[in-house]
Amino acid sequence: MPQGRPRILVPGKMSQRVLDRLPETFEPVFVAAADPALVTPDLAAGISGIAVGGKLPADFIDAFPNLEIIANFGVGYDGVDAAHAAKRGVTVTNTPDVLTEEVADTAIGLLLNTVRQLPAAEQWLRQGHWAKEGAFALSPLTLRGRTVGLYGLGRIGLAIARRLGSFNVSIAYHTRTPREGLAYTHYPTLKGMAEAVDTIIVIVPGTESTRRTINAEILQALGPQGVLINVGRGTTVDEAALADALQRGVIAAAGLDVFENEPYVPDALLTLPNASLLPHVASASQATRNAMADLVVDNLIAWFETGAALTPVAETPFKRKGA
Ligand code: NAP
Ligand code: 8YV
Repeated sequence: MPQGRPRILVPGKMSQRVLDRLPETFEPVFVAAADPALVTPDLAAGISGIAVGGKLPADFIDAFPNLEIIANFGVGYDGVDAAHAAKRGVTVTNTPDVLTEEVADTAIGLLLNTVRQLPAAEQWLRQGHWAKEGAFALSPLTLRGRTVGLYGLGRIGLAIARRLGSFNVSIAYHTRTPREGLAYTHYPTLKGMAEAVDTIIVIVPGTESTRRTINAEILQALGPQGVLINVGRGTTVDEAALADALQRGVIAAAGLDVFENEPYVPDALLTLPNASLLPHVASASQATRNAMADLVVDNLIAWFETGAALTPVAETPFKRKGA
């Protein structure tokens, strides 16, 4: 550890566990948001690290001349301009692996909720309809006989596929590069996969290459029995096209944990009975969020103590100067 405690800036909201742990090793500094207008030159010069849970644009990164590392709370780091950080020689870290199994569990739960309408069935019971009016309506859809296509087969996609293996469904996937040694059918195009399956689970990062790739054409290819599940990022789905497809029966149902403009969800989706909606909770158990928080802080400690972060993102494979 260098002389003096490194000053770590926390812009906006952050996990309480990160806030509790930071002062054990660092001098935390807070600003209300990642807005360069809130940063005085004095404050800027002293900051060597940032711990962030929301957006971190290029102009905010540029406000800190001595910045070395940005520790992102989350495996998805679409909120951080990592390409710009790389140009500046600033390391970016994320929180892979520690949330993989939790997110895969949630994806399966959301799939079952969507296909079998379990949240609506629970409301039927709680609102007294079961006792007064009788059984909840039979679900028009079933998981039986389905072919599930994973859009993304990385850490989380593979954990979802492994769970699906015990559900007796057929499994396919679309990624840019096929994975070696797996029995699942690989489709080199998203359209090709959408034509071949009746269920798509989205678990790709929110990047320019995935932006609004689930569009009207893909939903049409998925077809009238089609089910779309999104546990990746909201930006991957054209939400207007999805709402239209759900309204007109172009596909049968959708389950969404993520949205383009969180926490705001378009009315067109909110009012649809064939959409099962969650408020971005796929990793949101106390245990998993604690593990993510620990990895945020441990990345900062490793950087300043050893000169190498634990989980740097691919764009920034840097070592600390002098390490
Ligand atoms: P990962 O291990 O990096 O896997 C990403 C997968 O997406 C890879 O299979 C990759 O394959 C594929 N991919 C990337 N760009 C693609 C493209 N343009 N076309 C087709 N496939 C593409 O990441 P992970 O740990 O599984 O996490 C995935 C994402 O899930 C995160 O980035 C995050 O956005 C999201 N997530 C959401 C929640 C939540 O709370 N809902 C929680 C955790 C994660 P190729 O590179 O071969 O294409
Ligand atoms: C978190 C996530 O909900 O890790 C991710 O990419 O989307 C989730 O685990 C989010 O990062 C917390 O803000």
